[in-house]
Amino acid sequence: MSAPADLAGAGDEWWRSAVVYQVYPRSFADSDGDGIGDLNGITGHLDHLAGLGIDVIWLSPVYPSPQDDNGYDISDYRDIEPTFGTLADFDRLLTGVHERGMKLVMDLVVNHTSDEHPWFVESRSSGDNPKRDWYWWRPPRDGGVAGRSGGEPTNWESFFSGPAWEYDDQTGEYYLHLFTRKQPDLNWENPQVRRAVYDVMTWWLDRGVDGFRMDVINMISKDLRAGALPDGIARDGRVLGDGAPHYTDGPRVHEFMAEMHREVFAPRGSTYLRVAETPGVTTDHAVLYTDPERGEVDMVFQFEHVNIDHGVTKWDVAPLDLVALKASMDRWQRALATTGWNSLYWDNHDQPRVVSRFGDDGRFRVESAKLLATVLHLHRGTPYVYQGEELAMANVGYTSIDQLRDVESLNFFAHAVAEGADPEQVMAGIRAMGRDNARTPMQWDASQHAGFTTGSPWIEANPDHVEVNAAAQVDDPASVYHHYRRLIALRHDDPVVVHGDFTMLAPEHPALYAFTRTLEGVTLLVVANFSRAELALDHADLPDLADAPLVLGNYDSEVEPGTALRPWEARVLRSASSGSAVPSAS
Ligand code: TEU
Repeated sequence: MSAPADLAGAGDEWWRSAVVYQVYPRSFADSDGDGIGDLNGITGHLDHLAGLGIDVIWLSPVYPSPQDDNGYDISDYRDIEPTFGTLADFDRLLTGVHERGMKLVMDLVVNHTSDEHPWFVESRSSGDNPKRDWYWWRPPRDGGVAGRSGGEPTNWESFFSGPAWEYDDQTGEYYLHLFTRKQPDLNWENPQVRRAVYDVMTWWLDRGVDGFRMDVINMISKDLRAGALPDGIARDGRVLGDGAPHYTDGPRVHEFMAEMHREVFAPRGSTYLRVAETPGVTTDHAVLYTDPERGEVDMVFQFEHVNIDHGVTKWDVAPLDLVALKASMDRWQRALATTGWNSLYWDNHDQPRVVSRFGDDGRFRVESAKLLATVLHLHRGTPYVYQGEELAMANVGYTSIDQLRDVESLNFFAHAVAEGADPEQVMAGIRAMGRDNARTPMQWDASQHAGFTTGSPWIEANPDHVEVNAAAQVDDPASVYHHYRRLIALRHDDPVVVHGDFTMLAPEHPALYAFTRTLEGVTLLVVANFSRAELALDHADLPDLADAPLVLGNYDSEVEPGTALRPWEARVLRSASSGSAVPSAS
C-alpha cells in the first residue's frame, strides 16, 4: 500500500487516478542553512512524499527571480534561482522523483514576466524597440496627467492593490501589470511572444518534466474587441475599477490554448499533466478548457469554493456557510460530470490553512483535518495536497505587520491604512486570509525552526510545530499523515473513487456534508459532521446504512452503523451489490 500508483497502466488520462502534492520551495526544506528552502532540501525529503503515496509533485516557481512575488516574477525561464540551487540540482531532483515512480510538473508563469527579464528590459528601452509590443504599453489617458492618479490608460485595479498601470517616464508611456509593478503582463496578441513561450515549455519537457501548472493562464487574452482596452466598473465612488471582465477568459484565450497544445504537446505523443489556474472561470469555460476533444488542458483550478467566505473583498471574512459551499461544490461536480475534469483543493500557497478556515484548529484539529481531507478527496476530480496539509498545519495568528512577508498583504495593509482603515481591523483580515499563513516553514520536527533550517528562516515557523510535525506523525497510525495515506490508497485501489458518479445529499443541511459515488453497482457513501455537536444520521436523503461496512473513518473507535456522528466525524461506507470486492483502507 501507499506507493505511488503505477500510472503507466492508466493510459493517456493517468491524471484521473493521480494525487498531486504541491511543494512551495521557499518553505519546504533548506539544505544549506541560508534560511530559504531549496532543491536539495526537496530531494532530501522525497521519501516523505513517496511514503504518502502521492503520484505527482507540483513545484511552485524555482526560476531566477527578484522574488518580488516569491518567484511568480521570473527573470529567466531556462535556469534555476541560485538561492534554490542549480540545473544540476534540478536534474538530480527530477531523477529522484522518477526513480520513486512519481512525476514532477513545473509552474509556468507566462501571463507576465519580471520587469528584470531581458524581454522587458529591451521592451522598455525605447518606443520602437522590436520587443516593445511584447508587453502592453499605452499613452496616458486623454485628459489625464501622466504619472498622476487618473492618468492611467484604464481604471483597472491590480490584484495587489493600486492601479494596474505603471508610468515609465523613460518613454512617457504606461505598462500594464495585473499583479505587482515588477510583473508586467506579456502581450499574447503578439505571435513572437507565444512562440517564445512555447519554446520555453518545450525546453523543460525535453529536460524530462511531466507537465505544467499554468499560472493565471485565463488572463492572457485581453479584450480588444472595442479597439481600446475598456475601463472596469468602479464601485461606490472608487477611482479604480474591476478590469477582470476584460481579461478573464478573454476572446482569444481558447485559440491560444489550442495553439499551445498543437505547438507544444501534440508533437510529443506521450501525455503530460496540464492544469490551468483560472481565477474567475465559469463552468462553461471550464468545460471548454478541459474537454479532451479540444485538447487545451486536463483540469482547471476554479476559485468559487475558496472565495465562499469572502465579503466584499477577501479581507472581510464571513463565517463558513456550509450550504453555500455544498451548492458550489455540487455545481462544479455536475458541470464537469460528463465532459472535462475538476481539480480538487482546499489549500495552496495563496490560501489560508483550511483546518483554521473551514475546520477547527483547536480541540478538534485532528478530526476536522481528517474530515476535510475525506470530503475533498472523495469528490470526482484530481486531489491536490499542499505541503503541510497532510500534517494539519494551521494558520499562525499574525498580530503584527512585521511578521509578514507577502507583497499582497503588505500592499493591502499600506493602501487600506492610507485610506483611513483601522490597522487592527486590517490585521484581522490578514490574520484570517493572508497568504503567509500557507508559507511558513514545513514542520518536519519539534526542533528550532521546525527542522526546516539550521539558519534563520526567511519567515518564522508556526510555534505550534512543537506538537504538529512530520516526525510526530509518520510513526503514529492515528495521525493525519496516515489518514492521507489511506485516502490516497483508496483512490489508487478503488475505481469508484476515480470514476464514480457524484450525488450530493441533504444539500440544505447546515452541518451535514453527505454525498455518494456510484459505479457499476458499487456505492460509496460519505457522511461528515462539520460541527462540534453530535449529529443524528436521520436525514431523509441518507440511504439505509445498516449493512454498509465502514471503509474509512476519522475516529479510532468504530461505532454501530447509523449511530449519530460525533463532533467533526466523517465516515465512508461502501455498499456493493453482491460479488463486487470491498477494498479495505486499513
Ligand atoms: O495567483 C493568482 C491569483 O488568483 C491570486 O493572486 C489570488 O488572487 C490571490 O492570491 C488570492 O488572494 C497566481 C499565483 O498562484 C500567485 O501566487 C501569484 O501571486 C499570482 O498568480 C501572480 O503570479
